[in-house]
Amino acid sequence: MTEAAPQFTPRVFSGIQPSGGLTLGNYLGALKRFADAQDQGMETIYCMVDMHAITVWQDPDALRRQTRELAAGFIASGVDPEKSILYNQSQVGEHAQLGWIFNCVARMGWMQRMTQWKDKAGKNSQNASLGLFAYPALMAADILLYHATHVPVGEDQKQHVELTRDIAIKFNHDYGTEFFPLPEPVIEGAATRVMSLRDGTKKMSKSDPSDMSRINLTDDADAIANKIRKARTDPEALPSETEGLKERAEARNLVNIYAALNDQTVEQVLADVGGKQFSEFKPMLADLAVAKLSPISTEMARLMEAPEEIDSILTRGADRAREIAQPVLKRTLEIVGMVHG
Ligand code: AQP
Repeated sequence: MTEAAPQFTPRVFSGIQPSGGLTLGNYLGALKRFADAQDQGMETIYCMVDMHAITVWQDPDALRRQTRELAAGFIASGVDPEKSILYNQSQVGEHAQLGWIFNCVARMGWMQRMTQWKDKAGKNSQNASLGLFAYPALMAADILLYHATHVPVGEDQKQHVELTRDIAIKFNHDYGTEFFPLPEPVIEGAATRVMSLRDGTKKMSKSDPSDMSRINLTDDADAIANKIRKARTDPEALPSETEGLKERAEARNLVNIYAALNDQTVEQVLADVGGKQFSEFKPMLADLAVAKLSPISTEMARLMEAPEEIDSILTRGADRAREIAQPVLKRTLEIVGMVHG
């Protein structure tokens, strides 16, 4: 018998791995939008997904530092721990429990098709961790544990949110229920896929071996200006219309970054800068990036001086998260047929 469709309260969930320093890609694709989502009348839950981070090797001391630094990055970017639930994943054991159930729902073939698995495991897949392969099932658990309906992510995570929907559909179908909602990826803004400053066809990533490929949220003004000055471009002037950026990945990337940092559309930016050479545009972009990012790095450094304050914010966030997660997990276990007191 099919359970009556529950009404799902709109709720936002998203996460970031503490697997290294934060980049401009994480800021524009995720953090900035997480902060904006707090004022849209929905409950917002943000998680530092440390259990995902260890799917590739993490030095324990580095993981601890990166988790606190990531928490500082969230707060410095405008995520308010009073308005949002902010915590690290491993403090809420329900993620792992629901993740196991979803390991038994997801199919091997689904996982094998994941672009991130293919990219990260590459030709060395026999040596990759089992966790890296199962990562999307745990991510589905992260989202569905809160019955989240909206998942703000960058373009690169779209496939994983779609897989979350597939897992919810299969679970609901297999158990004759409508217990889990089908969450929507929310991918919007001018910079949903910030590209490497050295190669406009590659995503800007915290694990890229070249530090010049990315802007880190901890970079100082000189480093930001230097990286933008050296960013790869082409010899043409900037166009006045978006059509003119079509075959120009590097130029498009820098214009997208400018637009996203300045809360403008690409059309608005091109209306102002069309016809300018990069020698003129790059210093404009560097000034804008420094103006927007310096207050964030200063605040992150200040917060990092009080790690115990960060830890207590995360513990409190985990307590609040558990209040939502526990009844969802309990009901899931009942649906699956597990005996519980
Ligand atoms: N270049 C990007 N442009 C837009 N959004 C991005 N995100 C990451 N890179 C970009 C978004 O940031 C959120 C958190 O990502 P993550 O750190 O958990 O994992 P990731 O996507 O694998 O990020 P990285 O920087 O590429 O990390 P590594 O190098 O460890 O794999 C997500 O919403 C993501 O879309």
